[in-house]
Amino acid sequence: MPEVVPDNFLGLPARESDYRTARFAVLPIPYDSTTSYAVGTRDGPRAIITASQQVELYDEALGRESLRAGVATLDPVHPDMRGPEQMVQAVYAAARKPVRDGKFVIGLGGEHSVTSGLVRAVQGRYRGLSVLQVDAHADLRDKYQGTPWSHACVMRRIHELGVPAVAVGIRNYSAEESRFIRSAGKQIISARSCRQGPGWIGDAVAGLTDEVFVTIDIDGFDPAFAPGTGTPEPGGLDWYRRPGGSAADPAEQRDGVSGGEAAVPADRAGFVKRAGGGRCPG
Ligand SMILES: [Mn+2]
Repeated sequence: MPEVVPDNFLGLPARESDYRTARFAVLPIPYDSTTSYAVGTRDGPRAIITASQQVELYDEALGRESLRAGVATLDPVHPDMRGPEQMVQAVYAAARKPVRDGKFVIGLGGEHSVTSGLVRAVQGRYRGLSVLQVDAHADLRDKYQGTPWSHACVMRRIHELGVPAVAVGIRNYSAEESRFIRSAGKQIISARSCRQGPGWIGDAVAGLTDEVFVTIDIDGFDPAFAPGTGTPEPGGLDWYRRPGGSAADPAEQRDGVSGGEAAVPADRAGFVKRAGGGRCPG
């Protein structure tokens, strides 16, 4: 009989995926509503979970199997089709319990708009929370395509929660966002400065608190590394230039909480052909 891999994040057996004893809780959020260029984020969590079942469980950088701490996969948050505001609320409601239970919650998106619900839930337990955002876009618009709950506005909503943020890998934003960045003193570390040497790491750490929520928009990476993203922007981070990619890294120095989301390709081939700077925020 071939071995059947359990259908959860990392394909873990019951002993290591039991919610009661797990340190980590993975929350799938298959949602795709306000994406403004190519769609497909709703397929992200499923694709990540399937791919995670293929990886080796030993971490060569840490020298151990972190899964021994337990990784539970939660039920997905069902899309609330009344609109993105209701969906953000549903994400908040779903994340509150594992956060209260002391779990390290890892959100798998799903479009970026859902992140403000996750941050609000985590802020309920960690008052001094800050956010490290890896992204090609600032996502600081007040409103986009008629809604303040668009993915293009998510960091503005997080700003309104009173949570400081450092954004890394940024390379495409609007004049309105540029004015807001200056007037609100937002810390933006461009993809260009990440490529000029490791100095940005100290700047990022200086802007963060002891407890850090990490949000990763896959378009923060160069499209050469993640060609399936819905909003490809040339000139992004690579694997070793991402937070976590070097020993002197903020995410490793902090004992923090984390979430993240990634859009996974609906159409890998198509996106490569269409790669190019645009005004479409992702
Ligand atoms: Mn983006």
